[in-house]
Amino acid sequence: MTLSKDQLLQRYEDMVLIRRFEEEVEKYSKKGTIPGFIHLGIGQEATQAGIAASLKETDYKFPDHRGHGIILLSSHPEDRKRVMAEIFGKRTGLNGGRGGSMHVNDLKVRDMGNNAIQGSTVVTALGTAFASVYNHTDDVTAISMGDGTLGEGTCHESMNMAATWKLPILYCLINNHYAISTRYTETHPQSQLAEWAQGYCVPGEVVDGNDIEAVIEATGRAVQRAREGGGPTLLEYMTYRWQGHFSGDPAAYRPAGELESWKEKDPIKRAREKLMDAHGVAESEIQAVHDRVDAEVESYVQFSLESPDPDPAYATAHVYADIEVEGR
Ligand SMILES: Cc1ncc(C[n+]2csc(CCOP(=O)(O)OP(=O)(O)O)c2C)c(N)n1
Ligand SMILES: [Mg+2]
Repeated sequence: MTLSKDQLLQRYEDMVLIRRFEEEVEKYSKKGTIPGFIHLGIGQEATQAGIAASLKETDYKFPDHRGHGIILLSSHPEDRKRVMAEIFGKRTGLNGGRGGSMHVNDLKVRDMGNNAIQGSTVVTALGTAFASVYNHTDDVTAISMGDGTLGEGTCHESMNMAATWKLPILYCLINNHYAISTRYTETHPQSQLAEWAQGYCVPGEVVDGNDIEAVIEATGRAVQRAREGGGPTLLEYMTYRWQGHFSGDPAAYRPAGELESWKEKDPIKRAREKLMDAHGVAESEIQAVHDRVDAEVESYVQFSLESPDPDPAYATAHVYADIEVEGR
């Protein structure tokens, strides 16, 4: 599949937005301004931008702990600064600063939230997917998950049920080669994890996760299949995280040269080359994208820095459903 020049330029901007967003998150995490653990998806932008671009607003999204990019692109443009503010733990954040990096949700766009418990959203997603069938809508449910997460028992049980009931689910398996410090080949007998799909009689596909066009093509096919009642698909996007598991992990477990070889396959660089070589996009047009994104992300950071901390008086809000709350 080949995207038009304008489509590819838009996806390019999405990927640059994710990267600049995460670079700022990393900066303020290292400064200590952002509290808690931060997991960055730098290097994996084509998977996140491609998945987000393949879904509509009423599709259910379950991003994972490395899923800032999907959360950001799924939110309404005017809410994007609030994604940043949430990560900063501020009162103006999408969830009033209660969630932080690992617990952001935005139910109005059916971003059901990421979660620190690996494999848990795979179970919850059965419910949203079943709701689509029950309510006769064509909304699909997309879960992003890692290569390590696939080994959770919940994945077996859930995929078995989803396949048997032909639920409209996309298992978006982002294979970045590592689960913390363990390479996926040390914990799985298959050389490609998409082979798991055979056990559940559903399609499984290996995708070049650093090629935005390949991601959109494969994900779009799986979305269409799910919308038409064809059931789940397991998509294995091959990619690599440039940072360690969390911001601050030196990632000493990686063999020498591995990171450098993946940087050669940088999804942003590849899209830029395609834009310039195949579509004749000028350097100045590319620069304009970067300038626009820089200004945008800077405005999110300023908003977050200037926002107030949560009010301790509201610490128990959301414990009971009938309490009037802020931050929604
Ligand atoms: C049930 C559970 N077990 C263990 C952990 C600790 N943990 C957090 S992330 C992670 C590795 C996840 O690896 P993968 O699924 O490949 O995702 P990636 O971090 O590479 O994006 C582990 C073991 C957890 N959060 N939840
Ligand atoms: Mg992984």
